[in-house]
Order: sequence, then C-alpha cells, then structure tokens
Amino acid sequence: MTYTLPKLNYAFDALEPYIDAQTMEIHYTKHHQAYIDKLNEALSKHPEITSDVEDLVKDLASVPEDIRIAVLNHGGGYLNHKLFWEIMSANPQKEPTGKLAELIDTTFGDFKAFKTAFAAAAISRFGSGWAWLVVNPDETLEILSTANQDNPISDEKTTLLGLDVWEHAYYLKYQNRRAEYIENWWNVVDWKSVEENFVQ
Ligand code: MN3
Repeated sequence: MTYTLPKLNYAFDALEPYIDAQTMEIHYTKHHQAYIDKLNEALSKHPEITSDVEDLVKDLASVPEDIRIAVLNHGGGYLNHKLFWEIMSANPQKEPTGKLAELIDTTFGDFKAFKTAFAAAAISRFGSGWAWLVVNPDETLEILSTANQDNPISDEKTTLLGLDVWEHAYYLKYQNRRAEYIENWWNVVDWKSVEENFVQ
C-alpha cells in the first residue's frame, strides 16, 4: 500500500493570522510529505502487509521488527498530521455542542477549564510531540500528550483532537512562544470536525 498526501481542504494562507501561510506550506508539503515518503519506503520492504497504516499503528507488535520503529515514527507522522489538517478550518465551529460538549463539561468542569488543561499538556510536553483529546476504551475523555510522532491509538485510545507542538509547526511565526501559538490555535479549531471524530 502506498500513501500520498491527503487533500488539504483550504489554502495555505486560510488560517492566517493564527497559522501563517509559509509555515502551513512547509509543514504540509515538506514535513508531512517526508513522513509519507519514509512510511512508503518502510512498507515497500514488506509487500505482504495488507493492513492499513492505522491498524499497524494500533497494533505495533504485529509489525515486522525491522520496520516497527519506522511505522511508529512515520506512520504516526502520517496519521497525526492528517488529523491535524482535518480539525482546522478557516470558518470553524468555535465550540463543541451536543453530547461531546456535555462530556467535556462533566469531565473537565467546563469548556474553558478544558482548554486550560489542554494547553497545559501542550506547553509542558518537553521537546517535540503532540497534545491530544482522546476517548478511552471505557468511553471517558482524557487529555494527554505524546512524544515524537507517537499516536494514542497505540494505547487503544481514539483521537478526537490533536495539536502539533513540534517547533516546525510554529517556529517561523512564534519562535519560542509556544503558549501564544496554542492560544491562537483555538481560533482555527473546528469543533464540527472534532465532533465527527467523536461520533465515529
Ligand atoms: Mn508537524
């Protein structure tokens, strides 16, 4: 199976001023493409693999040992960025509604408290990684962060919302100001898309 860049549903400058066009273009055409190229290169060594990359990352133990780390890093990189582009929009639904909104309120207090806790997880991730809102197997919500391109689906969790806190995601515009990047990012998070992930 060969992977290609998933379609971006908006222009590189659509998320300005919160995410600048140059960062979007480099992030999508260079970084995301590089994960895909390295994923394809790894998978080409095992043409017998028919599972899709999501199933491989969910069950890393099933991946041949010689490409396991490559699937973790580059399969994760492929999936993480795919989700990241999908949950952002130039015309976002600014807050969750319905059952997801209720669950966020009962789990974290209210939407504001959720955002504070999520930002704390994103800020405190040391080095490169991601912050996540996930659903656990027992259907509870959880905020967590992962290092590198690790994806919570490897721990039986379902990802609803992910924030890239690698420096390549924000350095051109925000330099060392990760907290400001996170604060501005909320302006482009599309809760309609997050809710679709929740329903699934
Ligand atoms: Mn990235």
